Amino acid sequence: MDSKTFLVPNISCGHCVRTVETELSELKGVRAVKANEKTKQVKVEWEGPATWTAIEKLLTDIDYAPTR
Ligand SMILES: [Cu+2]
Repeated sequence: MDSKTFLVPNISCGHCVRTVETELSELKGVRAVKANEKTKQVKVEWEGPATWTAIEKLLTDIDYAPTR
């Protein structure tokens, strides 16, 4: 199981949190997603076939690109 906590600057309200959590949850292999509206941090836990590259791409595609 891999896990990463990162910042998503475009998170601005509860709707963003729900969108990010829902979209990431639907990616096959993602086991847990927790986004925080105040800190704009997202924590994801995943295993194969999900990869960090796929997670990063999905977030970028829905306009919630992570920063490093
Ligand atoms: Cu929002």
